[in-house]
Amino acid sequence: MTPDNPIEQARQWIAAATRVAALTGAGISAESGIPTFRSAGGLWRNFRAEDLATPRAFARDPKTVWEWYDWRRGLIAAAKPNLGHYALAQLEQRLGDRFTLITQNVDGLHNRAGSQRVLKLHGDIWWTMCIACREVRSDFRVPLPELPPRCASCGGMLRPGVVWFGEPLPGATWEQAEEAVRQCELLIVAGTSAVVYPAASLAPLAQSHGARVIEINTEETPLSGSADLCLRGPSGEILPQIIES
Ligand code: BJW
Ligand code: ZN
Repeated sequence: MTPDNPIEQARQWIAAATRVAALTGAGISAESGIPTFRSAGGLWRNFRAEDLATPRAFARDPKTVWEWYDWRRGLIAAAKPNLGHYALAQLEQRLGDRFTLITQNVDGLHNRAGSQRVLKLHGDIWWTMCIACREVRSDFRVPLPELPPRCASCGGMLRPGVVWFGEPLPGATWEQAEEAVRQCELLIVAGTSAVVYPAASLAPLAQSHGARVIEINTEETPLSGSADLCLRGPSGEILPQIIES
């Protein structure tokens, strides 16, 4: 059943909840000009994310994979957080540690909007990891001077500090995300196609522990049928409406 005023309904659920969690995906950064993965504009040189975001693609052709990341790093560096990111930062300010922000995004825009605690399930595009000595560093240079970049400590090849298909998510981060979702009374899921696991399992996990789920998306997703409330539209417009006091 669709309530008469879904925005008001969402506002009431947020006001009533002791613990709130939010899961975001690429759609939340679309209004900042960053292409999503599974939209027409998300393609890079006719590659799909599934072609490039894999250890096998990197092993076969690290330069091409790095060129994709270098291109995306340039777009992200030039982008600014949008009202959706800012609204979630405001919710954290209001609820403190009763709010948990979980993101699949690697763009760092939640941090730049002021969110302090962000559980990054798929890593961070500004991190590099040496495939030889495993050292992880931040590197904000755009463009990178050499592709693939090399480790300053051992000279080994660096890879982006992100999670590719077939790789495990960072264990502690995933455990904190699961715990937050088990504890919350309300989970807001914004801008994700809800097809990539295990992130996509968080909404059913929340519901199995009695929480309500609000989906915010411009399109229908596999989650839409089971969400308690679906708000159709851009997250940069909807999140401020349901969060601003
Ligand atoms: C708007 C909007 C606006 C637009 N406002 N909305 C169970 C079942 C089936 C498969 C699996 C399973 N468990 C695991 C798998 C395999 C695999 C998987 O899920 N495959 C599926 C695709 C079938 N998962 C994995 O491999 C994961 N690892 C794993 O499970 O490890 C197990 C293991 C354990 C122990 C040892 C070894 C292994 C890892 C997944 C890693 C995903 N990585 C990527 C790349 C990250 C780095 C990078 O950025 O380059 O993560 S792929 C890509 O997809 C990226 C994203 O975070 C992720 C999700 O995409 P997202 O955010 O949902 O974006 P889109 O583009 O799909 O959707 C955007 C949405 O926004 C759309 O709905 C639009 O409508 C909407 N939108 N504008 C609101 N303005
Ligand atoms: Zn090294």
